Amino acid sequence: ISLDQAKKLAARAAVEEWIIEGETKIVGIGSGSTIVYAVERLAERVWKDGELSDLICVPTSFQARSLILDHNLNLGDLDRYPILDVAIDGADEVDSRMVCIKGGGGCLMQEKIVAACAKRFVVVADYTKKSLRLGEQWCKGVPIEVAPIAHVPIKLKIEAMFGGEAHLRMAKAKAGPIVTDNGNFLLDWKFVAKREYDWDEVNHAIKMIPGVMETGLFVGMAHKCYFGMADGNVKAQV
Ligand code: DER
Repeated sequence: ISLDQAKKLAARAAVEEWIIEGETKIVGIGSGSTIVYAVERLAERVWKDGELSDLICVPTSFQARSLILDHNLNLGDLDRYPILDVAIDGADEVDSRMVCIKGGGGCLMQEKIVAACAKRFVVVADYTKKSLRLGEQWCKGVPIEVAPIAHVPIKLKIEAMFGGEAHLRMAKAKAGPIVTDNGNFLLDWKFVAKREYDWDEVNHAIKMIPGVMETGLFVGMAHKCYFGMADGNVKAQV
C-alpha cells in the first residue's frame, strides 16, 4: 500500500482505540501529515455519525489549529483545558524503546507541551518511521528549538558535549532561517550514528543549555505507537 494509506491506517486505528464516545472529552491534535487522517476520522464521527458532540481539540501548531477549524471541530486551549485525556501526534522516528524524534515539521515545542499535558500520548506513523535505534531511518538529526540570539553558542555546546553537527534550519520560500510558531529558530543536530547515546541524559543535558526552548527527543512519553505497515496491517508498539 502507499505511504499515505499506511499513515491513514495508523491514524484511524489510534482514533478508534482512544477516542471513545461519551468518555473522551479533550484530545491533543499533533502536527504533520499523518495527523490529518486522524482529524478527518474525528470529523467523520462528529459530522456523519453524530458522535463526540462535546469533544474539544487542543492544537500543537498553527497547522493543527487550522486543521481543527477547517473541520469545524471544537477548538480548545491549555488555559481552559490544561489536562487532556489523550494527545495524538506523528513522529519522525520511533526506536525500539519508543523514544521518538519529533520536530521534522518544526512544531516540537507545542507538541511536547501538549503531549505532557495528556494522560496518554499516542503516536501514529507509517512504517518508514519505525526503527531499532534512532538514526536508522531519520537522517536529518534531532530538531531543537532555540532562542534566536543563542543559536550559535547552543550549536557549539551541543557539538562539544555530544559530537556530530548542529545546523540552523534555513527556510526555502523565505531568505534566512525558519522561524517557528513561537518565534524561535531550529537547530537540526545530526548526532554520531555509531555512538550509543543515553537519550534521556542527552535530552536533559541539551534542555539545560540556556536558550534551548525544547528538544525533539520525546523520551518516555509515548504510551503506544501505531505503525501503518506496507502490507496493509497496523503494528502497535507499547
Ligand atoms: O514535526 C513533528 O513532530 C511532526 O509530528 C512530524 O514529524 C510528523 O510528520 P508526518 O506525520 O508528516 O510524518
